Amino acid sequence: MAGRAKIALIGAGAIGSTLAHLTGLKELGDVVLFDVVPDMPKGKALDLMQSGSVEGFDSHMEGANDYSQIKDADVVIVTAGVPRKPGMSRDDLLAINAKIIRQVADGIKTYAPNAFVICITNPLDAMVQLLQQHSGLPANKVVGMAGVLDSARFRYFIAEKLKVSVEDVQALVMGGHGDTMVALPRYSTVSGINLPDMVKMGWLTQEELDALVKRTAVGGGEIVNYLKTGSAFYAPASSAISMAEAYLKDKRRLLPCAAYCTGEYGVQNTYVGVPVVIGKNGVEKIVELQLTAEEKAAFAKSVAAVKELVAATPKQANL
Ligand code: A3D
Repeated sequence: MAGRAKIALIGAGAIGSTLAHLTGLKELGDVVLFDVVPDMPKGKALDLMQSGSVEGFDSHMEGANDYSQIKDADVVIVTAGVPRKPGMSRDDLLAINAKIIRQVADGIKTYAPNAFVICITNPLDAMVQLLQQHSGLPANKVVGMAGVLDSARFRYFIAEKLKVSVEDVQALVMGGHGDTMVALPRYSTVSGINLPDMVKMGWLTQEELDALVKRTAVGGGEIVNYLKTGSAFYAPASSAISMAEAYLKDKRRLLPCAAYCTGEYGVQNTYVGVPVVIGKNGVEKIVELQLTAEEKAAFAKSVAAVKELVAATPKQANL
């Protein structure tokens, strides 16, 4: 990549605009904000650039309604889609967002085939799989954002419960981005002390720890219930930006992401949340943990839920 990085954001809604703002604040590169709504991304891009006058960043922000404007993007982050509305089934949402993701995949394939692509659109595990397959981009360059967010939620709940800084809390959540996600207390620590040890030390009870794990699995729903319309956007945007930054700066960060497994954890040819190393080649390694029998069973249940979603994704002929 010569000069500034070009970051294309497909979908200029709540998460898309927050991604653009964070990209400017962190000076990660120039932004193309794409949406199907006419002119709206242009208005957001102008507003964002004017915030740069105050914040002191000079990222160029451009609104787009034409895919040609994402040409040669280094990173593409996809939030295009519609949220579930009352009366709409999960299958209805799958059908609508699958159609959108196919259009997005065509746009990326045509104009930014060398990009590192991060999918956020729900249902996440099925949409990232479709995005990779339909675009034909290499699987190491297409990932789903969910694990960083789910782990961030778990980290926050742990910090709040133990009354310690979230800065010292690490946590790991694997599996699909749904109720079956697997939060792993054995791999979650406060400055190196794992949560089972914190229980032994009397900082919290096993029941309290179990409650934090459960709250994490429904963490998105808790926010939706308060917001009434729309879903979380600040933490999802921060999470995706950490993945984009790991790629652009070749940081080799170890982050949980929806990655394409080809035998790891016994999962064949399916995207699911696993710890990965992200560097200049995208997903450089899938990290295989030594899970206990109980953790393996929970992960297998989550993988089964993901496979069900993938199977329910309408094939092109049905659209
Ligand atoms: P929202 O504010 O509705 O923005 C979505 C944008 O997509 C809107 O501006 C639409 O106009 C645009 N759009 C619709 N169709 C197309 C298309 N064909 N091409 C380009 N743009 C299009 O939603 P949001 O930003 O709050 O959320 C975006 C997605 O992220 C949704 O699917 C959410 O469910 C999902 N989400 C995922 C997570 C994860 O952790 C995986 C967390 C939060 C939200």
